[in-house]
Amino acid sequence: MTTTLQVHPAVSEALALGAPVVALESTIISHGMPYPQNVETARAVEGIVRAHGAEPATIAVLDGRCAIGLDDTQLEQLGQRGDVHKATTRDLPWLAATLSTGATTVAATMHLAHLAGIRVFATGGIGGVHRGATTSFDISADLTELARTPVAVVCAGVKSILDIGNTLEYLETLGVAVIVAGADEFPSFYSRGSGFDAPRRLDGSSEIAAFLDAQRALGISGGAVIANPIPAADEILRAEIDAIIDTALADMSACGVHGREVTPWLLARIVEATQGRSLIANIALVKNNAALAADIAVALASMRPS
Ligand code: PSU
Ligand code: MN
Repeated sequence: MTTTLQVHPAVSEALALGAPVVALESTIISHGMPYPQNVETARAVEGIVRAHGAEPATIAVLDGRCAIGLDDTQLEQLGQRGDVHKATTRDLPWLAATLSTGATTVAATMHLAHLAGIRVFATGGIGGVHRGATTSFDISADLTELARTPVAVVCAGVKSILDIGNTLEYLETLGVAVIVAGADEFPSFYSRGSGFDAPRRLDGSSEIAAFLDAQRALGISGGAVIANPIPAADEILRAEIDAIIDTALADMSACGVHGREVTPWLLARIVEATQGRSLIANIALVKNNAALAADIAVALASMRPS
């Protein structure tokens, strides 16, 4: 094999011991937030995972090598360089073959996390079914990966730049478990609610770990969405953010943005339109997700192997 995983020593030691590890994605660093907040957040998130007793493994492809766990210089470069490719699972072999550098989306991060033996992953938001998907066919490959790869993705739900109802329907069709942590309503990233009921609710990391253990014991092959509502103090209310998102979506169609550019373009536009408030909320929810993911990884590691 020409491409092997390059596992950071601290991560490989934790994995060998069966100690808790949490995967973190890198598209959120390179394409999801501006510099320098992206790198600051990535470092802070790694610190939170450690403070909760797990080893962080930020995943990216560096000069064609799939890195599981980055050092500080690598993190900085990923955040600063303008030439980093946004990579979903299908792009991984292309990056490897061309010795290119890519930041991994939720899908690609799940794939590499699973290859490395990591079961829990924290991020901000997952991709989903875009509004207008009936004509654009724009459905994130994150959902396809969730259907086939047994990694639990802790996120703050689905942003209303997407069609939340159809994303939930599609996840049901694919057989992907959707759990809301500690609430009865599915969250919509910047806001605690979305108007959609939680498909299932679980309270606390032990219950969630028990669920993941049962999922594995029952031979269910896909992943799970663990939706963790943004803390109340950091939320932007739906009425406010939805109006901003509607304007951003209208601007986007006027600009002819499509394909992999859509999500980063909308995120940047929303940061602009909220004068940075959406970025503050985004950072807060990522940190909140990192803490829950670490707690789940710790709880899973303490259970006997099924
Ligand atoms: N949502 C965010 N921030 C992000 C992304 C989504 O709030 O950075 C990124 C994630 O990496 C996700 C990807 O996997 O966008 C989805 O892109 P697409 O819709 O092109 O599949
Ligand atoms: Mn898309």
